[in-house]
Amino acid sequence: VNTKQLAKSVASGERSSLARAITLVENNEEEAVLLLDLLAKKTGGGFVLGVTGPPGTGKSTLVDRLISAYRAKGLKVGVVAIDPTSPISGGALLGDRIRMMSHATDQGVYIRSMASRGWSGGLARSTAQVVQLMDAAGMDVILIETAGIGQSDIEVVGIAHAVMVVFMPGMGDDIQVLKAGLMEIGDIYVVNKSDIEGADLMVINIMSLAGNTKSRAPVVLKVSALKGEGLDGLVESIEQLRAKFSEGSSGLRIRSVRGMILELAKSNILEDFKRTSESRVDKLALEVLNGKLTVNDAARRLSK
Ligand SMILES: Nc1nc2c(ncn2[C@@H]2O[C@H](COP(=O)(O)OP(=O)(O)O)[C@@H](O)[C@H]2O)c(=O)[nH]1
Ligand SMILES: [Mg+2]
Repeated sequence: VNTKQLAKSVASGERSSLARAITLVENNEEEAVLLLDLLAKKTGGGFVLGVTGPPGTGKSTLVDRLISAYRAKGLKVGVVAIDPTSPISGGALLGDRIRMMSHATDQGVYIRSMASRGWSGGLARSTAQVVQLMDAAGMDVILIETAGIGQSDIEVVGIAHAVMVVFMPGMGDDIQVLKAGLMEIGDIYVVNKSDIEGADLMVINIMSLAGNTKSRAPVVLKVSALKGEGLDGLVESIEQLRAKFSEGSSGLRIRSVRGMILELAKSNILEDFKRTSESRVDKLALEVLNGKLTVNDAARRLSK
């Protein structure tokens, strides 16, 4: 199949072609860039929501609930689930799969897991490209669930139109630590697991940390994904953001496009750097050892 044909069948929503295209992107094949350029005019219709927050707070469970809610509205849903795959926590992938299994045979749902291992620039890049593919394939809502493990989460949700941050009761101290990143990026803060103690305190905590920043007025909600409580309110809040997006709000659209440009550019720069630095670094190291250069000099030369 040539790239033009592949682009055509992706745009017609053919699942096997979408799967093939995503694999091209993940492997960072040159063909992927060509494919995405061919599909560029087909994108811009899907609303992209980033779902982030520490591991175990119930992101996957909530995503599963959101899939159901959007399917009930007759919309097509794409999910990019970034798994904290490592030799140690390799089980996470299976967990997410099982949690979203109820949608596995639904033709209106497309779920793709991506490994988070590897350098973070590459992860945000490939996520941005997979999102573009899902968008071109006609997904109305695209959910990105991050691994919840660090800076790469912030980069990944930077490519979304809007961001939902998920916490759970009893994270008082953690939230202080997380403040720098997570408390600035959310449009919606969810305290999940309201069926366990401490949810109200957590809501107050978040309000004081997220509410006071700049001119933002994020929504803070209490839900139980497990018991299905508070989900209507959550969907309503997301729908308000999606309505803004559909009306053509340039703010939301610029945020996503800006994030995508930044992540693609960063990825390109790093790839170029990796290609050219390998051959030069040995020579520079020798010069440092011979006292001809300092480490700083050498680094400056290598980064030019
Ligand atoms: N009690 C309670 N447990 C929940 C709720 N939502 C999710 N969980 C459980 O929390 C655990 C982690 O959920 P998961 O969705 O995998 O979290 P993630 O790591 O953020 O994706 C699982 O055992 C879920 O069944 C909830 O509303 N209440
Ligand atoms: Mg998860």
